[in-house]
Amino acid sequence: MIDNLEPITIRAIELRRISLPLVTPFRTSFGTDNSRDILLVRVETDSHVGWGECVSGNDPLYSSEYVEGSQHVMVHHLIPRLFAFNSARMSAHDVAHILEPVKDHRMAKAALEAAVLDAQLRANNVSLASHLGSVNELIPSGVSVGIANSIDELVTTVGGYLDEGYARIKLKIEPGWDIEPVRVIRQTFGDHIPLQVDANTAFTRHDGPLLAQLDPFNLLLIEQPLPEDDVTGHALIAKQVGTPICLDESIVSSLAAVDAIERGACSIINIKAGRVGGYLEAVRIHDVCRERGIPVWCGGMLETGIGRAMNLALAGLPNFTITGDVSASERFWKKDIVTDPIRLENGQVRLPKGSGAAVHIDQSFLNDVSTSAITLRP
Ligand code: OSB
Ligand code: MG
Repeated sequence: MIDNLEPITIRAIELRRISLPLVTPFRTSFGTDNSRDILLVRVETDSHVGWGECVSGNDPLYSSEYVEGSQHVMVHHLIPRLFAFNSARMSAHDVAHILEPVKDHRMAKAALEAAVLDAQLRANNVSLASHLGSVNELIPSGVSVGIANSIDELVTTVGGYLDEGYARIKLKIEPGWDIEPVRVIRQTFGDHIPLQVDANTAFTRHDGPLLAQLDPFNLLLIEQPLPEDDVTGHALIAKQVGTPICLDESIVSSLAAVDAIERGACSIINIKAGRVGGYLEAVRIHDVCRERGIPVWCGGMLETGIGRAMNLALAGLPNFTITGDVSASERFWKKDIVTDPIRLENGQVRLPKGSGAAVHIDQSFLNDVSTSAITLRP
């Protein structure tokens, strides 16, 4: 990936908040969401508009970031730095460097970079997918299934997704909702369905023997069993468990990816652009994993059509050999804010065609669901 794009000048950045109800509550080991409060970034140049979606949650439960905090750091720390640079023309490839003095806040940085990149790619008439190095337009689609109120309810939910054609099922687990749900899903739907679990940090270093009880069920992977800062703990667990260990929360950068791989903490990595500070860093993680023979897959963060389309551009890169959390818009939303929502076709989702992220905003629906909007200018 080289920066061969003509730079742009930012004229305005709009931060818009929307409130979207989820079709069903989404429960993980860290909490339950009934609806999402989403921060969108709209970058305006003289000629083009670009959009970015911030994936920080309503509350700081997946990571320390949360939507109010992301907006605050954008307004008071990140956007002023972008505007200070803006006397010169800017490339999206400069954004991470400009924002680097501000520690962390990767989801906020990622959303700004995404919006600049989308605007710049549209101005250059280049698609995000081709710029990132994507080689696939049809992407196998996996679905993430929340913790249910009962095993019966889980069976019904998973059966519904399998009927829709999803190519892979991921079950959220936590202590007490771990072996039994997996056993029942295998018993009900058979040994052939691609199945994996995600603990979102809910277990401890002492749970190796418990997690090894998942081995007979032939799972694709166990995602993030331990807290994000316990890389050595994951290496210990990886020795006690036959199922491959995959990291999500721990991998906040390409450096963290290399570190985790070299320490034997994981054999697979989930890549989320928001978690790592942007799509450009996400590609670097893809590359370091590819060089080391570590397959990757594309994670999701309950995105709208904007983030969903951008994730598909990333998921088309060659080392994304494991089915990702790239489900259809209707998995989470009754109505999406884009005019052409992502749809499931024979267990796959299709990358939108066009420059930038190639999505079009349904402006009247966007206005209906907006709760605030502010515009900042250099
Ligand atoms: O751990 O992958 C996760 C959603 C919010 C926060 C963390 C995670 C998730 C999911 C949903 O699993 C994936 C999706 O958007 O489809
Ligand atoms: Mg996860």
